[in-house]
Amino acid sequence: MYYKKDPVFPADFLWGASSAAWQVEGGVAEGGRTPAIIDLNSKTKKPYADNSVTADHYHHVKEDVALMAECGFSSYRFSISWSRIIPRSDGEVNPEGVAFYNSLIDELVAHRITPIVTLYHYDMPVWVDEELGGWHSRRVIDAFDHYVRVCFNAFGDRVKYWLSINEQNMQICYGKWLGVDKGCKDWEKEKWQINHIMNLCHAKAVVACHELVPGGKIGPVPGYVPIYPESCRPEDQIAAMNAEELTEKIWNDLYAYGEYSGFVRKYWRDHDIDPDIRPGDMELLKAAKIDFFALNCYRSNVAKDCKPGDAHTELQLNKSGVKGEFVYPKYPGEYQLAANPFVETTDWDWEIDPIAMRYMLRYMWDHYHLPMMITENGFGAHETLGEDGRIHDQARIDFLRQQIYQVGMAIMDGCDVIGYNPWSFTDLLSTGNGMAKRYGLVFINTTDEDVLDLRRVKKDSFYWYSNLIRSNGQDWQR
Ligand code: BGP
Repeated sequence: MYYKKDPVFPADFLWGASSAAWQVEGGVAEGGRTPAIIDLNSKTKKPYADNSVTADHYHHVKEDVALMAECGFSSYRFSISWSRIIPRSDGEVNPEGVAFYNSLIDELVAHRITPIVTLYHYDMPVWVDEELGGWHSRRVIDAFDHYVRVCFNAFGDRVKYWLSINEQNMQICYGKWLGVDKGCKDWEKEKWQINHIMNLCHAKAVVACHELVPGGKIGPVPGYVPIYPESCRPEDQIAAMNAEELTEKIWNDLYAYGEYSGFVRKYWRDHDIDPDIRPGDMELLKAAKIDFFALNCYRSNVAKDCKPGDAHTELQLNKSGVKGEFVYPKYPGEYQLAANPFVETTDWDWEIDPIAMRYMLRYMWDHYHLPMMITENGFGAHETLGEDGRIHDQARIDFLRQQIYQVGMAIMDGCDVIGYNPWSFTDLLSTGNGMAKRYGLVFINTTDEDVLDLRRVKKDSFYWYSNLIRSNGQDWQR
């Protein structure tokens, strides 16, 4: 649909940005925090820096929140580090960890910025992994339940928007990359067991939030990559549907309806990979009624037919930031991914596709009729301070302008979208590429090789976004 006027955003739309504890905080051995599995995973990503310092938000909370307020934010999405709150297997609450997040939340509230809090963003405490068996074992369910209840009780008087597990679908689809497959002998089978346990953790969090947080709302955070068929060949359309099911719909149906779809049950049966579903599990999943979807969307995919006899190819992410390294996977009998000649790409081969944003919002609204907020979307780039001491990130401004415009178009189409929180506020550690791939509206003066003075420098995109926020999405400065 085309419209005669620019989009109009709701008056109470939540404009902000996003981060995750392990990627922004640093201070990994301070304030009683114990190690998380992602700390160890980030150490394997050399030549990139690990997460021990990153943006050092742990020591810059007041300065960072003041910058958010200067930008005009009405929301900020961040995550809580489980091992700061519960550092050991005795389950004792760490008062210093609680105090740290209290100081952040109080600072946000004092600046009228709505906190949006992720409970789990890849950073399982090492003690959960080593002493309880991590995601492989049902013992994690009670430990997670304890942790989230501590968070709801400690912060629920001020935090009303909660997010359960970040990109569970990506953790299962790309288990190797995110370190979730550690210790698995047969990942293709065991991942569905891990997934079921994650679903139970998510469900417990939803139930506990509604029980403990007056007026609290909670939703999952799928990573969503719209998938287009490569051509109008009917086989390509079915391949695109297969890809949609196997990377996204299986999860979204479960969150929305509290049950496993016929598609996934059949898939498990055909491959003899049924997870261990015990009495009471399905009742718990059904009882977990989410309030909204939080959606992360950066790019789109193209799928095409892949015959059963074709050779299997594993997806390989671009790790260098030099275009052309991404390897499109082939899953014989299901689908294969391919390049899209109609869109540009970033230096990491991520498709730059603003229409994908509108597509996702339309698709999710049509399927689930739940409010939605964008919790990640952004432009990763190589960046160094210019001679004038500034960052002129026009490409990021263009990216954000087009993406946000399409959020507006989806609202014009009738979708219920309540906020936009791009990745990321400050530069922070990229999951794949350390400090070499920057997303921030605010530059952090540090590199993978050396920790520098960690000075905060507002990029041009900071000023552009600030103007857009202050006009509630009217001043596009084209
Ligand atoms: C999302 C994760 C984030 C973030 C982002 C960008 O999937 O939720 O944690 O890292 O991707 O990815 P990358 O940093 O690898 O470019």
